[in-house]
Amino acid sequence: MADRTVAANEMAASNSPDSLSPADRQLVDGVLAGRRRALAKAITLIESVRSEDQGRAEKLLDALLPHTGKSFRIGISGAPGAGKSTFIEAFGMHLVALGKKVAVLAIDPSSQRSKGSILGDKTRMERLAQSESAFIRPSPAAGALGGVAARTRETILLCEAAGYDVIVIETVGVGQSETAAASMTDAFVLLQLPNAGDELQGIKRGIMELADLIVINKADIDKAAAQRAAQQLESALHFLAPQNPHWRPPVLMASAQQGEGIDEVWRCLSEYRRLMESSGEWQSRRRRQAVAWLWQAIEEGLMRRFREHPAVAAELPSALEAVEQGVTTPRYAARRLLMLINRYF
Ligand SMILES: Nc1nc2c(ncn2[C@@H]2O[C@H](COP(=O)(O)OP(=O)(O)OP(=O)(O)O)[C@@H](O)[C@H]2O)c(=O)[nH]1
Ligand SMILES: [Mg+2]
Repeated sequence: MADRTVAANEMAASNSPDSLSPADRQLVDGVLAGRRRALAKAITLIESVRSEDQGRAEKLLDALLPHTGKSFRIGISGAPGAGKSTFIEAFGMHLVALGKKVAVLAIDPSSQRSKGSILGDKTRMERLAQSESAFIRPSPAAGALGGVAARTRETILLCEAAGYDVIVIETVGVGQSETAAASMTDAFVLLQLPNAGDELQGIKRGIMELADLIVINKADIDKAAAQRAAQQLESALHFLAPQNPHWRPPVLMASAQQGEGIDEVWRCLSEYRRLMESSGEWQSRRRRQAVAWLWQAIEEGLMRRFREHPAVAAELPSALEAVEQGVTTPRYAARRLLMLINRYF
């Protein structure tokens, strides 16, 4: 155990903030002072794909690391049009009124969503965008989910260092981006519509299992339908294996547009946090997330090195061809390709 601590400290020291350039030192100070321009600049640096920026980004994050971890990280997901942005605007304004600083980030790896729709989001969160206590950052440029998720995780850390108390991650409820959002947040909130219908709006079981709270939004349209949907979801949740021994995900109703039910959502999430912290589950979820993040970063690094390896690049096309034609097995082709990197790694 002692050896492990020594090794961990050595690893920490090898990325000492002492080696920051004066300009980056200033950037660190700006972030710590909560200056939004400095925060935006720091995020741009960690999002950079230029190889010369990687070392700078790592040092910056390392210098800020002791100042991270204190926020409440909340994921908000739901089908397109469920009202996520409208909800986040109302929720965010509620928190600002309580004296909190709120950051809003997005995970959206789809290339369809251009800069235009991100601007659209900002206008949907118009009041929040203008608030001194809020910071809204659009999703990093479209790319592989893994890369986008990694940048979002790091952006969470930067926002925490800048003093944001609540960090909201918006993600569109299609595909794997929800799993990514849940893997970096303390609470995962699923927004649903009142017209749940019999098939529960096709919510996949896996997504339901991620939810720590379900909110039926747009309850103003049809209150009775919203109540029916809430009951249906509650009984559906009942049949799921409990994911958390300390918490049963509740179903609440709200109208983001009318600002109704928003305070209940916050009260519920605050109670959730209290229970998670006192049971130790809060800390252990974060530890599990950090370890999973490490493995993901290793896998991505290995894949990149594999693909970029000259010997692999030379052999890959013929290996793919052979596998496609069925003249060799994937297992054999994979072993041969992996042998190439063993030799030259
Ligand atoms: N009646 C009613 N309309 C709402 C409510 N919340 C959102 N809307 C409307 O629903 C539409 C979609 O809302 P958004 O907030 O953009 O939904 P979103 O989930 O962020 O959508 P995407 O980002 O495109 O996935 C807008 O026209 C909103 O005005 C609500 O509580 N009640
Ligand atoms: Mg939106």
